[in-house]
Amino acid sequence: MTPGPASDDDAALVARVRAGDRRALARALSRIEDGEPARVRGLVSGLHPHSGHAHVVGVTGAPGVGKSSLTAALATWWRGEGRTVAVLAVDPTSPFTGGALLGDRVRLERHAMDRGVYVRSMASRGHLGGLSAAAPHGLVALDAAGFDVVVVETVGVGQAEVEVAAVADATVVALAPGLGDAVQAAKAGVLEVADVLVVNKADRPGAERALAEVRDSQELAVGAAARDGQALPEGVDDWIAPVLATVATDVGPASGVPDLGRTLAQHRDWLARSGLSARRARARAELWLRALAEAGLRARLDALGQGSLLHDLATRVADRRLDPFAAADRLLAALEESD
Ligand SMILES: Nc1nc2c(ncn2[C@@H]2O[C@H](COP(=O)(O)OP(=O)(O)OP(=O)(O)O)[C@@H](O)[C@H]2O)c(=O)[nH]1
Ligand SMILES: [Mg+2]
Repeated sequence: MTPGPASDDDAALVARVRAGDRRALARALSRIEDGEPARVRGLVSGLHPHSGHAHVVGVTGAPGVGKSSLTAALATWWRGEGRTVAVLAVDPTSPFTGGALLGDRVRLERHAMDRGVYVRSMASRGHLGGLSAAAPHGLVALDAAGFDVVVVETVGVGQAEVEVAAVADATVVALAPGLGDAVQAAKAGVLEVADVLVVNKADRPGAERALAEVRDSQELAVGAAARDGQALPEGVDDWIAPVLATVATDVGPASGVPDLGRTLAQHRDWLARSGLSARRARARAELWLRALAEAGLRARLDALGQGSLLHDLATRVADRRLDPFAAADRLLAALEESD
């Protein structure tokens, strides 16, 4: 019942993805999004050894705060630094066209002609485990395709931020001026996962106040090393998430976007110096393995079906002939034996 190694078809697709074939990449991502376990497995196993080079940046925040605009502006900045960029937008709230992502026409045209920028949206709702199921596999594909930076954009307040923080090297939490936005974010535990906090739409009324609110909440926040539960080497200071103001729809140096780009580069250097980079990679792999193992277990339980041991045990629990804990133990033991 365990699927075998990658098929020839998978191997060919992997080779084409690695060679920079955009149509192959699109096919690979569609296959990952479809989520058919054996096909995902063959493909992702083939891609995995070739991944691990991209700088993965999560951009998250409430609907409409300007995540896509910020991502597009950052993409322009990274291109200026000679880096290639892929964007994976998970469950975008607004229809995800190149136009929606890239904001203004100038940026759209510039990136549309640029093979160094790749944009893809992906639905993860309906997959067991939400973001944690499809996005890490999509990241593997984009990483193996050789992009220097991979941005994962997720919308939401709360769970989505925590999940994106679990797959990214750096998490940018974007907020926009609006009553209580920062307070909301603080309540939802969002500030804790931020490596960089951005108050976007700094050109709009209330921006100063929002910045002040976020900076106030930030005083309560702990540093990255404390979050990761690790002492830092001598001479390495902890990373306290900087709070930046941006105007994502502006292209100039006053937009705050170059600052954000530089801050992300500093964060990456800091991760490497502090030793947290490797530690986080391991923690990420652990989450990933747990999600896969849990999905595998669920699939095997689902496969038991009617007239099965599950059905039989359930009848006995319902009739009070067996206690539910003992029944669950038997079920797990039976799954183990069927290996
Ligand atoms: N004034 C102003 N408008 C902005 C700024 N950034 C984005 N916008 C506008 O805000 C709207 C939403 O921007 P998006 O980039 O689509 O926001 P988003 O967070 O990606 O939205 P969803 O993906 O739908 O959650 C668009 O009309 C943008 O043009 C900014 O810095 N200033
Ligand atoms: Mg968006």
